Amino acid sequence: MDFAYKGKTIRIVQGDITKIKVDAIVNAANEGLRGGGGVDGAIHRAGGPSIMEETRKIGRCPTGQAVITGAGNLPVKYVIHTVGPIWTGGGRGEAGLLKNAYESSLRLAREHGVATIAFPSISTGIYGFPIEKASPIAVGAALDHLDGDTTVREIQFVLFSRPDFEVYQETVKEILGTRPTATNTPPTVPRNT
Ligand code: AR6
Repeated sequence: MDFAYKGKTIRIVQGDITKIKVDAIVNAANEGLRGGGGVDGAIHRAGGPSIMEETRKIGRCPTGQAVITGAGNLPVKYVIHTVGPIWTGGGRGEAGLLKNAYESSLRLAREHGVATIAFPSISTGIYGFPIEKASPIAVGAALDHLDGDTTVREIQFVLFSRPDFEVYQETVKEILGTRPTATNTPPTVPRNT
């Protein structure tokens, strides 16, 4: 489902991110950039060994930050690897770290002239971040990025499961309802002077 925002697009998709044709996909990695299960495993399997060769050279990526590599056999130019926080109840800055992960990924995308980018739901699998708390952070960071000066024209969220897809769809509807956009900017109220 597509949502227009300031002449740009937020797209919510149910599917496998390794099949999505965009300029860059984002990987939910770990700090050691060693590969793993979940979407990380799927990206390395589909992309082939060149991605791991590059991440090995990079070394590590602290939680909340992001690094970029080529994409091997994937139908995209770049893989942006970001590390979301491990959920431990919410009292250890998890929300801020998750926001940082989205922001760092989008900054890297802009630095590489990326126009279309697809995210999985960072941290909400093996890392246990509740999706109802994570999705407003993800969508909020995406809209904030599109508010600024950026090369990015389209941000996709690719959700593996139907329930996750529905959560994101509802989140986008709710958040867009609270934000003025280029097409529905509230009229300026003339002041009585
Ligand atoms: N396409 C889109 N989404 C997917 C795919 C896919 N092919 N496969 C899984 N998901 P997770 P995390 C969804 O666990 O919580 C790894 O071992 C999945 O259903 O991949 O950030 C890393 O190396 C879930 O909604 O990432 C780290 O150690 C979402 O992707 C750790 O897991 C994220 O789940 C990171 O955990």
